[in-house]
Formats: sequence, structure tokens, C-alpha cells
Amino acid sequence: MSIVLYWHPMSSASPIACALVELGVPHERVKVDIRTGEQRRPEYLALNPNGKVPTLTVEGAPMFEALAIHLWLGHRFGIERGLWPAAGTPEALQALSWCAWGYVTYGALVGRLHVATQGEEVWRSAAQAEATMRGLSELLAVLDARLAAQPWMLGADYSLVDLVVGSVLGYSVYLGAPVNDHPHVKDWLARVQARPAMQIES
Ligand SMILES: N[C@@H](CCC(=O)N[C@@H](CS)C(=O)NCC(=O)O)C(=O)O
Repeated sequence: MSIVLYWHPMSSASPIACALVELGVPHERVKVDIRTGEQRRPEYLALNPNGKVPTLTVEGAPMFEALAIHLWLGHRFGIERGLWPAAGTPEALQALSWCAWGYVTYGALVGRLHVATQGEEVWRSAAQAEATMRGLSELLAVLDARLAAQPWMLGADYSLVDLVVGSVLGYSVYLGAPVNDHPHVKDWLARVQARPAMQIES
């Protein structure tokens, strides 16, 4: 199967690069230099009309949005490699829920924190950042309770869900989210980030 990841270092494409390595999926990586505007070239927009990375092509057919790509990789390769739960199991339902929680629920607040702390001057706001930190803290408490009861997101074993949720949390640490105030999350994130697949240049 021919799989190509269109990618830029230290971007939303980085967790996909790590997931492909974690799953051991043979693929080609094509760098799209988003600093020089390569993402707005017509040939790239034909693959991803949003002009963003990541894009993944499968036998030439494109897909975009990191969450969608993670979920596809989980189903297509994760089940057979023991890194994604089999369809029809309670864990499969939890896998979808927690990946959406990471990218959508937690991710929305991360986006708000990014704008309030690193965005254009007109959008920066200490009050917004503080309110967002409180929201993140509430979500982190929910995750901490789960990880107090089990070592990994789905239970006893590491899965792609750990990589997916851990990627969003890792970026939030960089923005100053209070992850380290939640000891089980802190310990789990360190274990996720220590995986060999997370050490690649991504
Ligand atoms: N929701 C999108 C976000 C993608 C995104 O924002 N990518 C950024 C890099 S982190 C990008 O390509 N930016 C280039 C631009 O906006 O021109 C996803 O998850 O794939």
C-alpha cells in the first residue's frame, strides 16, 4: 500500500509522523515548507483545500485533519498490531471518545490558550489565558482520575490512544497548561513521550 505523509517539522503533522512509526507502517514523507507558503501551491491545495499539514495520501487518495488520520490509522493498522481495540468491544468506544476528547474538547482550549498567549497582539489577553487555564485544569482532573485507576488510556496496555491524547497534552505543556499539577497525567505523559516512536525527528 502506498502511503505518503505531507508534513512539516514541529507541526500538527508531527503526531502523525510518530503514529506511522509506532505502527510500523511503511510510508514516504514529503516536506511541505509552511514557512515559505508551499502549502498554498495549487498541487498541494488539490490534496488539501485547507492548505494545512498534515495530509495523508493512500494509493494517491488524500485525507486531511490529524484526528481523522489518527482514527483511520488506528482502524486500518492498529487492530492487527495490538495498538487499537477490535471493533465491537467496549474499548473501541472509549478509544473514539478519548481521541475526540483530546483533539476537540481539550484541543479547543489549547487553541484558545495559544491565541491568548502567542497570537496576534490584538488577541492576547492575560484574563483569557487565566480562564482557559482553569478550564484545562478541570479537564486534566478528569484525565487524572482515569489514569489513577489504570496505567494507560484504555487500561493495562499502551495504545495509539495514548499517543493521540498525549500529543495534544504535550503541546499544551509547551503553552504552559497546568499538566504537572496532575500527578498521574504527568507520570503517564512522561511514559508516552519516552516511547521510541516519539524520539524521531518530527
Ligand atoms: N485541524 C488541522 C490543523 C492543521 C494546521 O493548523 N496545520 C498548520 C501547522 S500546525 C498549518 O499547516 N499551517 C499552515 C498555514 O496555516 O498556512 C489538523 O488537525 O490537521
